[in-house]
Amino acid sequence: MNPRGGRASGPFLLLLLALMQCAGRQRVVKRSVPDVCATCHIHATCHQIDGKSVCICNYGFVGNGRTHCQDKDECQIGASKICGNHTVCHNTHGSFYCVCLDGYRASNNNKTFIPNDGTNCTDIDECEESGLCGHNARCVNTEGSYKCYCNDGYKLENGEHSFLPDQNTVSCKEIGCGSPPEMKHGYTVGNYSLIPGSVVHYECEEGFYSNEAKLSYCTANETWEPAILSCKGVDCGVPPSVLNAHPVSVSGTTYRSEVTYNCAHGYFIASGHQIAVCNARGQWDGADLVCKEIDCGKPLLIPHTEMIWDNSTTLWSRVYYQCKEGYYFNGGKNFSECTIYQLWENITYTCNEEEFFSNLSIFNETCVKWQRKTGRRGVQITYTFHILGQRWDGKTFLEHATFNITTSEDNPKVCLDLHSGSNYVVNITTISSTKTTVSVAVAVQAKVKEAFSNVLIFNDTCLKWQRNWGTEVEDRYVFHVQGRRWYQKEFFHEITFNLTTHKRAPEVCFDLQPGTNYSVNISLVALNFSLPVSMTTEITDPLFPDIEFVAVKGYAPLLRLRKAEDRNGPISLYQVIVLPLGLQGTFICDSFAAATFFSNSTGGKGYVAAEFRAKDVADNMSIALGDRHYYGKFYNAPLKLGEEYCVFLRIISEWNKVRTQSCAVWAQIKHVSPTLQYMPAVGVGSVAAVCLVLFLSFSAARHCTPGMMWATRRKRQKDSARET
Ligand SMILES: *[C@@H]1O[C@H](CO)[C@@H](O)[C@H](O)[C@H]1NC(C)=O
Ligand SMILES: *[C@@H]1O[C@H](CO)[C@@H](O)[C@H](O)[C@H]1NC(C)=O
Ligand SMILES: *[C@@H]1O[C@H](CO)[C@@H](O)[C@H](O)[C@H]1NC(C)=O
Ligand SMILES: *[C@@H]1O[C@H](CO)[C@@H](O)[C@H](O)[C@H]1NC(C)=O
Ligand SMILES: *[C@@H]1O[C@H](CO)[C@@H](O)[C@H](O)[C@H]1NC(C)=O
Ligand SMILES: *[C@@H]1O[C@H](CO)[C@@H](O)[C@H](O)[C@H]1NC(C)=O
Ligand SMILES: *[C@@H]1O[C@H](CO)[C@@H](O)[C@H](O)[C@H]1NC(C)=O
Ligand SMILES: *[C@@H]1O[C@H](CO)[C@@H](O)[C@H](O)[C@H]1NC(C)=O
Ligand SMILES: *[C@@H]1O[C@H](CO)[C@@H](O)[C@H](O)[C@H]1NC(C)=O
Ligand SMILES: *[C@@H]1O[C@H](CO)[C@@H](O)[C@H](O)[C@H]1NC(C)=O
Ligand SMILES: *[C@@H]1O[C@H](CO)[C@@H](O)[C@H](O)[C@H]1NC(C)=O
Ligand SMILES: CC(=O)N[C@H]1CO[C@H](CO)[C@@H](O)[C@@H]1O
Repeated sequence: MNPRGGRASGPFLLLLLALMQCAGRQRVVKRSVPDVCATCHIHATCHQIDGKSVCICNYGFVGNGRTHCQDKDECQIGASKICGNHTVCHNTHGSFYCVCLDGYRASNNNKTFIPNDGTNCTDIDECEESGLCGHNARCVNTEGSYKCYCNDGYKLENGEHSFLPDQNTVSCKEIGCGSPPEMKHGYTVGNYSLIPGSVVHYECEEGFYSNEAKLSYCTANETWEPAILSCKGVDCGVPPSVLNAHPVSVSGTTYRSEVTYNCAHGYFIASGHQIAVCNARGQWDGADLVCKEIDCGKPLLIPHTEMIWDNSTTLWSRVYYQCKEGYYFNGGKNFSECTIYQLWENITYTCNEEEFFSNLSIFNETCVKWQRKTGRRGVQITYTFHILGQRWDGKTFLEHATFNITTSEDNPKVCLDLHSGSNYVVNITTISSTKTTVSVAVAVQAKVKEAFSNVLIFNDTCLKWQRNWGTEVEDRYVFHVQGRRWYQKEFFHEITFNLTTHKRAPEVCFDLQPGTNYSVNISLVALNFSLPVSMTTEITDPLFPDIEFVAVKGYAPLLRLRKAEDRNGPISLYQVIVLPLGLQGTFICDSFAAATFFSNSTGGKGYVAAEFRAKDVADNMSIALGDRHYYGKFYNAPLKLGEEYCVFLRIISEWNKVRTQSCAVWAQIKHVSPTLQYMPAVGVGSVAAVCLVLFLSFSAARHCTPGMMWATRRKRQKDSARET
């Protein structure tokens, strides 16, 4: 199509140009509107139609205006059809032109033409003398004369096309515009020729644009119109704002300028790019930075600490740490901050457990001591003591106590009032959050003194003592009694028995033999504890002497002495006592006054005639009364004539400051004759036996009756009991 021809296309083109300028201006202003115009194909122009932006392919192009604007090939129709007979059709970018075949020329004498003005190719009537016209010209015979015509595309200097052949100096020069104007920041596109009518197409360099038509025509007067073309650099304008970010550097607003964004304080780059670039279409590309607020989340947990925290998790939020109760600070930083890395600062904060107990030990049996190793010295700590005491037999609870002790001592010592013979569990607990408890076993050794206090021997054969525990506690004792006599090697007396009692002061009496050393072993079964007690029984009266009663007249009998048994104690002495018969009723066995024959005070009352130590007595020993010998310190004085006597045998047992004796009537002597004779007392044994029987029946009577015997005992005072 010819842009200048036709009735409809001319005004339409002008309108289009106006619209294009308008749209171009608008594009600068209303950048933010979704830019349809920006999407127009490079060979399309944006038009406002009914208030809408529409892309329409430029003249000479067909397509949808956005993705597709293709050159329309007019020549396709066929050269003869569009250009006429004898032509060649040339398509150009957006247009076409026609050239006449050799031997033809265009009716307008131009080398090229566009056929819609009626130009056609007509046969050239060339003459042979064309050489006359020089180069680029031909000779035409017109009405009989020759005339030279410059070939199509050529003309004379003066602009004429024809000349006479003789004008030698005249020659045809090529017709055309010079090189097309340069477009600032633009470049030519496609082929173009310099002949008038040709058009040069331009494009702007990247980053430049032009709202004008980007073409220049070679006009008939061989100038390019328009002669000055330029592209303007794009301007992306103020960089777009990015949420929670700000631009930190802007290199400009022109093509390829960059703007660098940083997230605002407290925000971090979640996605996108920090740099946006101004693109060729005047838009900022890549302003897609997404900044999110820093959130460190929950702070780190540090062992044995508690946090002081206002729950904020944003940048530079702080959380403080402090040691839990029962722990003490042992170095480190006591707070952590939320950092730009969205992490809480990793700090070291050390809390050590307070040691309220170390080296707990028992001393002095009932005292405990320990050491405090805590960091908080001088702080008062309350310790609760739980004490549970148990007897060693494990059966009985004695005590259950709880009390508090508050101290700031570093080495506390506590002495406990504990019973002996018991096991205690002492739990010491600190009153703090940690509630540290230590348990210590305290065993209090029972002492004999405490297990059996105030042990008393009474009534010779009885023991009493005091128990340390209340009557609710029953104890079992085992007694093992062993008796021995120094004077009787073969003697052995043993008793074993149990006693179970809950009395506070138990008493026990033993069935003991007299004159014996006893060792009594009392065991307290529960405590496996034994108490040895020595007991000595007093001697009792010796057994009655085994003698034969002798009754004689006129002479002194020969008395036979038998050894007495050490049944009730060791026999020490045997005494032969002579008493005037008339005084026999006054005889007291345990009277030791007037012992000797020579003693003056008791003159007529009798005397000891002989005394034998037990070891000197042989069995069946004969004693001659009145033989004038000394026996021991006693004088066996001769009996007085005519007198009557009663003779006693006294057996004395003496041990341990106790003296006992038994006496028996041994002989009766009547009318002692001048000639003293010794007669064996034979045949009166039976009388003596009768006498013994009588004595046993009537021991209260103390007459020198044949065979009469008695015994008395004089005790040493033993009010003060022996204590073991
Ligand atoms: C072209 O040539 C043909 C015959 O060769 C003729 O019929 C026709 O009229 C011519 N067209 C024009 C426009 O001269
Ligand atoms: C061709 O010739 C016509 C006259 O016939 C003239 O108007 C025109 O400018 C010439 N050139 C072109 C390129 O059409
Ligand atoms: C922190 O949050 C917890 C639970 O959401 C709340 O009980 C506590 O009071 C908060 N502490 C502060 C200091 O706001
Ligand atoms: C942290 O330690 C400092 C001294 O280092 C102290 O002044 C401050 O009270 C401590 N803060 C807390 C919460 O313990
Ligand atoms: C903190 O630091 C310690 C040592 O410096 C390291 O062992 C530990 O893994 C760190 N904790 C975190 C959460 O980074
Ligand atoms: C515990 O006692 C031992 C010996 O008595 C002593 O060597 C040690 O230092 C004590 N420990 C402490 C922590 O005092
Ligand atoms: C044990 O107690 C006695 C007195 O009862 C005292 O003299 C002694 O010093 C104590 N021992 C200790 C280790 O305290
Ligand atoms: C002492 O502590 C132990 C365990 O620690 C417990 O079994 C016992 O019952 C406690 N005894 C007392 C008297 O508190
Ligand atoms: C010991 O102290 C604790 C805490 O103060 C208290 O609850 C308890 O009753 C006290 N115990 C005694 C026996 O005083
Ligand atoms: C011990 O002797 C006293 C008198 O001294 C007497 O009253 C008491 O009954 C005797 N006890 C026994 C157990 O023989
Ligand atoms: C007995 O003899 C003593 C001297 O041995 C003498 O002192 C005393 O007076 C005498 N007594 C009588 C009653 O003759
Ligand atoms: C065949 C034809 O149309 N010839 C025309 C070519 O152009 C000249 C000049 O315009 C006309 O005179 C011819 O009639």
